[in-house]
Amino acid sequence: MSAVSPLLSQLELLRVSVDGPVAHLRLSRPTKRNAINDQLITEIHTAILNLPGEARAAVISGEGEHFCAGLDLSEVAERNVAEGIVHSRMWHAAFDALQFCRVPVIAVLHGAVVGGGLELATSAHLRVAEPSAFYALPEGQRGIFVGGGGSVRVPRLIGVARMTDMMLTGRVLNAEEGQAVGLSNYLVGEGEGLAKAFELAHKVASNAPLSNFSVIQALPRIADLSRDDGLFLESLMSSIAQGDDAAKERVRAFLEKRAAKVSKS
Ligand code: 1HE
Repeated sequence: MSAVSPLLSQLELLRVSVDGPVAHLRLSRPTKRNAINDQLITEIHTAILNLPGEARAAVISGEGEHFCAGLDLSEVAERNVAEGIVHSRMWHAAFDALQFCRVPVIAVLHGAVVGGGLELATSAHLRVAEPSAFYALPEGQRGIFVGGGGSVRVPRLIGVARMTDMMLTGRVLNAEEGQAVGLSNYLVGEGEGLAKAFELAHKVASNAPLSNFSVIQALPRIADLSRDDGLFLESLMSSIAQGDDAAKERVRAFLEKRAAKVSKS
């Protein structure tokens, strides 16, 4: 475990550490179930923009019994319409920074993954869930609407119809249901989420940086383009990645039988 910069170590609601190539961000407001107030969203944004230079992947998790209870509702009543828009845009900026981060981010989900907590989770690139995880969008019941990018990111994972059901009826998905519909990529045993996320993070960190860059920067953008524009951008991205020294060395290593084959386990 190495020391992080003074900027990161002074954050109060987000604990940041780095172990080799993997940074670890921990939502650290367990008495409020890691509900995200203005301070916490700002700290998430700051940490993402200032990840330790050696980080090649990041893990985000929540302290206590829940990943994240979403928006801190105690702040909602204070805001008028104009302030609400600015607030939502602040979340968008933080979660866009996370989605289009320099490195892939893996979220570890347990307990409540609700409202803004689900918006945070769906901004990450991979999600590892424990059996205690449950997913909900209680905005419908609270008289509000998603404001942290949920209407853009959640339907891309589970479809508009499922999100409509969750918001209109308050439907709660359990961990198995979340895995079945694609909210999580991996479902592991209770208490095993962090270890799995770190195992995955180390694998991800060993990829060529430009490959990871193209996956997290180009893939979601291509999905938003027309077929023709997507194919054109793909051709550019693939030739840029292929032209990189790391790609040439990895392909040579395979041809010279120095690299692992693809295998089932
Ligand atoms: C909170 C929040 C919060 C807990 N804002 N204070 N999110 C929600 O509608 C979810 C609301 N929370 C819950 O349903 C439950 O708290 C949980 C299922 C997450 C956890 O239950 P539990 O029994 O473990 O904890 P608790 O006793 O309900 O909460 C412990 C404390 O955290 C308590 O405060 P205390 O001072 O009485 O100890 C709660 O008030 C507090 N707490 N969740 C504020 N969310 C950008 S738009 C996004 C829009 C949304 O995210 S809307 C969904 C908001």
